[in-house]
Amino acid sequence: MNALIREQFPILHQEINGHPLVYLDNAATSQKPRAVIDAVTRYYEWENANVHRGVHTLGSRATDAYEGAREKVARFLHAKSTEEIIFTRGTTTALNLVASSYARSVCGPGDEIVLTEMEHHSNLIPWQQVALAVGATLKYIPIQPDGTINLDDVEKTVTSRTKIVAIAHVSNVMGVVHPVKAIGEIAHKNGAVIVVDGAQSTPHMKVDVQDLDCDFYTLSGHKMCAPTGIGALYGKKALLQKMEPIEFGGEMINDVGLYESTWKELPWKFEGGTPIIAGAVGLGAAIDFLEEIGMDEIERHESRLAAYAIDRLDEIDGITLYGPRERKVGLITFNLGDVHPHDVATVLDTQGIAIRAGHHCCQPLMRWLKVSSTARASFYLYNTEEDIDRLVSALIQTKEFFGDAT
Ligand code: 7TS
Repeated sequence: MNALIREQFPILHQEINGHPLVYLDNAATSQKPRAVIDAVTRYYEWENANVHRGVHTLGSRATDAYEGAREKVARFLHAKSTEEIIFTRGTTTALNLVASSYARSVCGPGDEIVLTEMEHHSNLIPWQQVALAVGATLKYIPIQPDGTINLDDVEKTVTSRTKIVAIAHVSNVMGVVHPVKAIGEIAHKNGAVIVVDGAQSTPHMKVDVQDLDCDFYTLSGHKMCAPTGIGALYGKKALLQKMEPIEFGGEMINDVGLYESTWKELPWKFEGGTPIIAGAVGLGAAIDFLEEIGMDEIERHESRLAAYAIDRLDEIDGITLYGPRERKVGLITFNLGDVHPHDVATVLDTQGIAIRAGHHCCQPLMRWLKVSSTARASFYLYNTEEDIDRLVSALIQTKEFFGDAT
């Protein structure tokens, strides 16, 4: 599928430092296809106006484009209705909305919020802030050496005091796909809700929020071919209805008095201020693009690439790979002997290869892995086996360059 797909990403066809670009930092952000770039341009050239207010033609076009994008997100996640889709800036904002609104209203002293130590900071700090504010307790499901978690451990960690279980569907470091449906069943049995961080799952696999029976689910558009600055929160209608907005102002009100006001119905009560209209249009176009290729096909492509990459990386002496051997998502975190990951990434960049190095916004996980940082190569639908071959030979050269350090 690749040559045709790669054609559609203008940014991939350039040289970086004298070499054809190999972009392997997709877990940080994905590149954008022509269809998305054109949709945003067309929106600004033909439809731009503020939404939900203008009686003029451009106002209706912009509103239709924005609300049309919401329908696409609802369909993409298989939500029951568009009322369950709140546009946000991304996963971070979506999780903060659930923490600040839902969690603060249901958690009191002694109540529990259950997480894992491998959460991205955006699925950790908001819950810490709630726990500190209301006197709730944070508990962590133990992690197995390969980054998976056991359902038995989930059973032991979640209790009748647990109000929220918050977990990433796919870890941005270990590449593990967690069994969120089964974890949700355990949460529900104990009267808790499950909040799923979908930042690393939605770009790479089919997600069905009704089948998963999750209470909240998030996505970040920029990781799935859409522009930066747009994402979404899915929430079950009954929960969202009970929640209070956390941002107040224009757009989200029904009636405003001098001393009190009332809110619009779902989903708009959570979207105070002029929304991210062009971003939503771009997200809608990205969803069309991904669905045309097929999420199952994308997942198959990436799991093939991941298997190939693990086999090839294994050839390198002294490399440590983190996470399970078998994986569905093309995301591989590693260390090259004692060479600092930043040095690895810097040398690779001189050869036109973009990977990420650092703590990946997972400092507790780095401590658990007993490393200060790691390197990470993450793939997407436009990556090829040749990209992985380039990565492997550059890593071998890096190792030779640093000699004794490995
Ligand atoms: N959750 C996970 C699992 C993530 O990987 C990220 C971003 C976020 C939440 C936050 O998403 P945002 O769109 O709101 O920023 N992860 C990464 C990464 O791994 N490298 O750069 C960003």
